[in-house]
Amino acid sequence: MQPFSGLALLLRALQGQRSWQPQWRKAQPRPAYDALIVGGGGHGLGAAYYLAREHGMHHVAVLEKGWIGGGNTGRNTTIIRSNYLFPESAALYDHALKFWQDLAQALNYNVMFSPRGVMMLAHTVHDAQVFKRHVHANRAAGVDNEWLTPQQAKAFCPPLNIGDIRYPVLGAALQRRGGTARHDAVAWGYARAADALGVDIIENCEVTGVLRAADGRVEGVRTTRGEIRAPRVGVAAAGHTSVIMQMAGVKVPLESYPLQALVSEPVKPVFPCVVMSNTIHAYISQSDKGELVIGAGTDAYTSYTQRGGLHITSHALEAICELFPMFRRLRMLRSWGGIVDVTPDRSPIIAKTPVPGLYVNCGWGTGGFKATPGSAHVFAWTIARDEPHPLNAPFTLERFRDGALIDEAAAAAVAH
Ligand code: FAD
Ligand code: PYC
Repeated sequence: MQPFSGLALLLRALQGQRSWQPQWRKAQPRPAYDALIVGGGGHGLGAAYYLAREHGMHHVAVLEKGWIGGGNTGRNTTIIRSNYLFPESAALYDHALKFWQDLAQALNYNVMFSPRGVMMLAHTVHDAQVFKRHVHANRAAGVDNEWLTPQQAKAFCPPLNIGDIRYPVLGAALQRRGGTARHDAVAWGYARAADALGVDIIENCEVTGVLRAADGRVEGVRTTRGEIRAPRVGVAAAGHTSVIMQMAGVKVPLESYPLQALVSEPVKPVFPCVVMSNTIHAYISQSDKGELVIGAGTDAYTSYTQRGGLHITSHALEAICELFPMFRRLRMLRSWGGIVDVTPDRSPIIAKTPVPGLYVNCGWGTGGFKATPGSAHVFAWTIARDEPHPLNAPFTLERFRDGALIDEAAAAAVAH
C-alpha cells in the first residue's frame, strides 16, 4: 500500500472515503448452500472461515439475525487465558491460545492480541487451595500458570490493594500468556477473511425454523428472508442456542442468563495486566482507549433481556473500589449486558446432535471469547467431516446423559 500524505488523507475524508471498499459483501441469501452457520459471532464466523480455508467448503453462508459481532462477541470483557483444570479443557483452551498468538497475521487484521498476563486473586484459604491445584494441574499439562504471594501480586499489578480490606488478597494465580484482544476486530477479521474465500455473510436474517427431511436429516432453515437449503447446519447462537435447537426438536442442557460489563471514562495507562476475582465477581483490565473495562457476575435469574440487575454491577464496582482504591473517583461511562449460555458442568458443547447434519457449538457461558479461534477451528472440522476433532471429542451432548462431565465451575471465572 502507498503511504498517504496528510493532504491526501484529508481529501479522502472530505470526499466521504468513497474509494474505500466494504470489508465484506452485503450478500443476499441464495436458495441453497453446502453448509449454513447460524449466528454471526466469533465462533460462527470463525467456523465459516475455517470451513472454507481448511476444508475447501466455499459455498457456505453465515446467518445472523442482527449485525455480526452484535451478540456476546461484541459485549465481552475480552479476557483470554487457558488455565482450566481438566486436561480436556486445558487442551481445548490452549489450542485457542496458540491461535491467538498469530491470529492477526493469519487474518491480516489487527485483533490487538495483548498477552499482558491474567492474574486470578485468592481471597480465602479455599481459593488458595483451588488455585494451587490449578497451577499444578496446568503445569503438568504443559500450560503455564504460577502461584504468587500477595507481595508478588502487587509487584505485578501496582494498583492492587493487598492491605487491610474486606477481601484480603492471600495470593494469586498468574498466567503470563493470557491477556486481551479487541473483540469487534475478531468478528470483523473473520468476516472479511471468510468473505474473501467466498462465504456469504447475511445480516438481518433471523432463523425461525429448522427444515427436516422425511428421514429426519436436516435440510436447511426457515428465516425471515425465506427458506435456505443445506445438508449441514451448524448452530453457534450462544444464549439463544436452545431456542434454535428446539426448532429441530433437540433439547440442550442450557440456561441463559444476563451477564453485564461496564467501562469507565478513559484515563492514562495505569493498569498493566488483567485481574480477576472469582470470589467477588469482578474483573478488570484497561483498554487501549484508556477505559477501565470491568465485568460483573451473572444475574441470579434466567432471562433473554440483554440487561441485568443494577445491584449486580453495583456489587462489582464496590469490590473494584476496595481492591483498587485509586479508582474510587472514576466515573462510569456505559454498561451493557449479554446473554450467556450455561451448561450444568460449565464446559461447552461442540458436537454432532441426534439430528443428522445438525451440529452445535454452545455452552460457553461466561467464558467463550478466549476460545473463539480454537473452538471455530474444531467446529469447522466437526461439520466438514461429520466427526469431532480429537480436541472436542469429549465435549459432547451425550456426556450429560452418560455422566462424563468436565466440571470447570472453579475455572469459569464468574460463578454461575
Ligand atoms: P455470540 O457472539 O453471542 O454470537 C451468537 C450470534 O447468534 C449473535 O450475534 C446472535 O444475534 C445470533 N443469533 C441468535 N439467535 C439467532 C437466530 N435465531 N438467527 C440468526 N442469528 C441468531 N468470555 C471470555 O472468554 N472472556 C471474557 O472476558 C468474557 N467476558 C464476558 C463479559 C460479558 C458481559 C459477556 C456477556 C460475555 C463474556 N464472555 C467472556 C463470554 C463470551 O462473550 C461468549 O462466550 C462468546 O463471545 C460467545 O461467542 P459466540 O460467537 O458463540 O456467540
Ligand atoms: O472466562 O476469563 C473468563 C472471563 C472473564 C470475565 C468473564 N469471563
